[in-house]
Amino acid sequence: MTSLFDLSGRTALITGSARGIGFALAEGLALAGARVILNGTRDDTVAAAARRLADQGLDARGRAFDVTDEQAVAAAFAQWDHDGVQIDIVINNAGIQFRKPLVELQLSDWQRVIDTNLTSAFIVAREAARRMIARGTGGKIINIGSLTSEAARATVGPYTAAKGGIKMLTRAMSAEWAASNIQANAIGPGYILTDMNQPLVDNLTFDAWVRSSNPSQRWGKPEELVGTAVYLASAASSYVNGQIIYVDGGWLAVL
Ligand code: GCO
Repeated sequence: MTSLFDLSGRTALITGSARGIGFALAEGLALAGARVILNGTRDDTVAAAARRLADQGLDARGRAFDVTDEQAVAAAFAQWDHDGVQIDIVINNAGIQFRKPLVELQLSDWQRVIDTNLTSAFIVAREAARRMIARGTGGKIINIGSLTSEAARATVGPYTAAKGGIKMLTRAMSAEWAASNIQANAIGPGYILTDMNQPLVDNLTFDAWVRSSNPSQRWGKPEELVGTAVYLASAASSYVNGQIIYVDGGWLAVL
């Protein structure tokens, strides 16, 4: 049974994994046997995160690049080609939040959030899928959505639009890549305790709302996303495609 979820011999790229959900997923996939490549925009933080995993005896390395920069992403994949590194699993996790009412929002801020949270998933997955298709090996694409893939909340308009886009981009990937044995799925995390959400945790009203609106009555922890990620990265999900699995403590169930 465990072999269904075994990731030995597989290489996974996890974007935005110097901390938060991305780091937890990188650690989880590495514990399931994968070689993991961590990513973020800064060399020092990515290297430090990779070292934290390597110090646990896990197979981890880092590579910093900006996932919104088409050239930088292509260069990273070209380097892996050159080094004989094949990416079997991609987790498109990199993301940012920017809170402002739509009527006050500048176009440049809208664009930055859409680029980082949605367009990056296209750019990175495109490079990976081109190679998976050419190799004929298949592969796994896991896009990180959000509760806002499903439900809107005031002041996070561009994030909501991007995460809604992630749900449909995941289906578009399935439509085109399933025949090449690529499974593209998404995870929709609920309210998770991360640095990105710290302002919400510190806001007593918001914190109380998260607890009272969720049947689990608590925030989630990044590690609680690992099981779903390992499942979607493994042979256990070989006929699962185009889905978004919400890991939200039941929040959407009672919406
Ligand atoms: C917000 C948060 C979001 C959510 C998350 C829910 O402002 O609503 O910043 O990031 O925590 O995406 O799935």
